[in-house]
Amino acid sequence: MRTQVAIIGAGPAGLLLSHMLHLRGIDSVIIESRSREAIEATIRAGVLEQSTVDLMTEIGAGERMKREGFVHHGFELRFAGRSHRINLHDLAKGRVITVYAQHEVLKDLIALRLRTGGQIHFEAKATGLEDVTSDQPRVRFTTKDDEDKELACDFIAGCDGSHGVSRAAIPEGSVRQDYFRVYPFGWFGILAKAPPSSDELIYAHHERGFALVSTRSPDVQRMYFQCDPNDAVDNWPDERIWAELQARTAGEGFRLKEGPIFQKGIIPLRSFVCEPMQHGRLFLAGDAAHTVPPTGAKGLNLAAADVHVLARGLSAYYATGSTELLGDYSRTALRRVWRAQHFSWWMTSMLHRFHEGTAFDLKRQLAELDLVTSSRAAATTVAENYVGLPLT
Ligand code: RFL
Ligand code: PHB
Repeated sequence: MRTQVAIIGAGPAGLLLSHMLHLRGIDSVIIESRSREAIEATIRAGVLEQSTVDLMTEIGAGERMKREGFVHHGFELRFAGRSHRINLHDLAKGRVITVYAQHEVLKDLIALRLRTGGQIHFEAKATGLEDVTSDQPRVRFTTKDDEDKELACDFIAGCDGSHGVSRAAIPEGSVRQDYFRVYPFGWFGILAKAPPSSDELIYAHHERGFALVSTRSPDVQRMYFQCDPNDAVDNWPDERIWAELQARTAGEGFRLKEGPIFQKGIIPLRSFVCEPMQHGRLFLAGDAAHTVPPTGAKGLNLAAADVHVLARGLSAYYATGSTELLGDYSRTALRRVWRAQHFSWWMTSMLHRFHEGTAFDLKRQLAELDLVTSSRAAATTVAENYVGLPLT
């Protein structure tokens, strides 16, 4: 089996890359360990930056997103029950965000890829990358019938998320450096059948801990609250979840609209970057190379930004033979990655309850709120980072 670009992973990074390459006449094959059904049912991100929306639209994957996504012109910071609005549209010169679930993005991309002749091998697990520093790299994988196969290619795109196999093909220490931060808290996320409680997202700071009110549709709401990352979902019956969310978002007469909770999960919060994002003919993109805590809503958007840079490099190579843009991939992508890391860390540190040094942290967090609410320059910085930098 042979293709031009072997892509490991059918997440946002792998699927977007495959389609962008297709539009430039470059062949790719995607190896994905999970089933299509599992991918399309996994609940994750919800916020698309302006440039992700523009990219989806440009490649012909934006039709349903335009119809069913929700455009938000601002979001709310809520401290001690008082609401402070960040007017994204105004501060970020017309740039806004769209709330549209990641699994809906994936459904649209998979359908588009298959409709246009794309090759996606579901339930096929990459087990090893070979000869990545030669000009004939290969991906070993196991099919769903347990057959061992090899995919020969010109380039490998490692889009296999934070638990994939690609990153390990960059020798740790001599070439690869990993940068980590683990937070002492996680997020408890729910989906509830209920009407929206707010027109915009609410990021709530509270002495009991952070809470986030988001949405999915007129009758499904997405909410999160800060928890112990080692807590168990079973410790949280619906009544306890609603009591916690109500307490953390209360104030100025606000009350969440409750309903049956049909999905619960706990995620740890981490910051992670691997440098460089390229080794020989292997290019990492998305969560395979970096993770951000979800507070800044950047993960999926960074995956899209990475593959935008990578697709341009690959198309320059196939059009002219030049490796100049490809050689710059890691440097170009990492610049945005570290900006997003900083913003996600900052949002996290402003909004969460810290176990140690709570009194100091609380004063510091109030000073940050004061800055953002009294300085237009500071609010503009928040808005520009939240809606995302234009693609480079
Ligand atoms: P993905 O989506 O993890 O896809 C990787 C794919 O690779 C497959 N895979 C393999 N395939 C073959 N062989 C192997 N050996 C393989 N190993 C793995 C996996 O099955 C999978 O299908 O990575 P990608 O494409 O880089 O996309 C990254 C995003 O999924 C991620 O950053 C976001 O979900 C993060 N995130 C958010 N990002 C945002 O931009 N906005 C948000 O609002 C937002 N909210 C969130 C989030 C992530 C969350 N969780 C659950 C971590 C909210 C949450 C709760
Ligand atoms: C979501 O709707 O899932 C969501 C929204 C904003 C975030 C993270 C997740 O910062």
